[in-house]
Amino acid sequence: MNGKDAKEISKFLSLILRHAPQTIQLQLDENGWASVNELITKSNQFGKELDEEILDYVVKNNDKKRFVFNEDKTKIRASQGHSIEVELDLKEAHPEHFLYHGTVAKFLEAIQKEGLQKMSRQHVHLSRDKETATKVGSRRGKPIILSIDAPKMIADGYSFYLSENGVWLTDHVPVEYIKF
Ligand code: HQG
Repeated sequence: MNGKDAKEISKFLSLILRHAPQTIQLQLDENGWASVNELITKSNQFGKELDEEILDYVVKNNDKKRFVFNEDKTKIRASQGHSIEVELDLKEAHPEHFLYHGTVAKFLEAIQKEGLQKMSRQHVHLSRDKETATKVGSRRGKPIILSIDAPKMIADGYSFYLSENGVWLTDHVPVEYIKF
């Protein structure tokens, strides 16, 4: 499998496991897990070529480790990024340094008014370093990096979660914690 095919499968899996499992009539459980067999069968019926080997490859080699298997590899889910409601049992964690958020100029005015909102996802996504935030922002155009005073937020009682693949998540970042 080449990188281009793996990326295409990763995009398809993001759609199915984070946003719209109904596209292939798949049901996720309340924790976001899909049965591997069912995912394969229904993807193939939908016209998307998928088998265990391909899934294995994508789970192992995905640049951001977006997907994980359960222990006996009968189930698979996305580690973060959902728009549908799922209970991920995220671990609460305390960032000890600033976190970063990559965005673009057209959102700045709204962010200056209301802080960072989750928009269509379940959480606001924050990056541990500026390089990662730059990549996130670049998806939408010329990136602008906001610095988030996470230690101050912790001191003020806000909660943070660290997803299995190392993305920092929180519910809302009020504007007073953002350095523009
Ligand atoms: C912006 C990708 C107006 C926010 C990435 C962002 C990440 C506001 C957009 C992950 C706003 C939401 C998440 C406000 C925030 N008013 N705009 N108050 N607050 N925004 O895609 O952080 O490849 O939901 O700046 O790499 O861009 O999918 O969030 O531009 O890790 O695994 O609203 O998705 O990962 O966009 O990206 P998103 P995001 P994957």
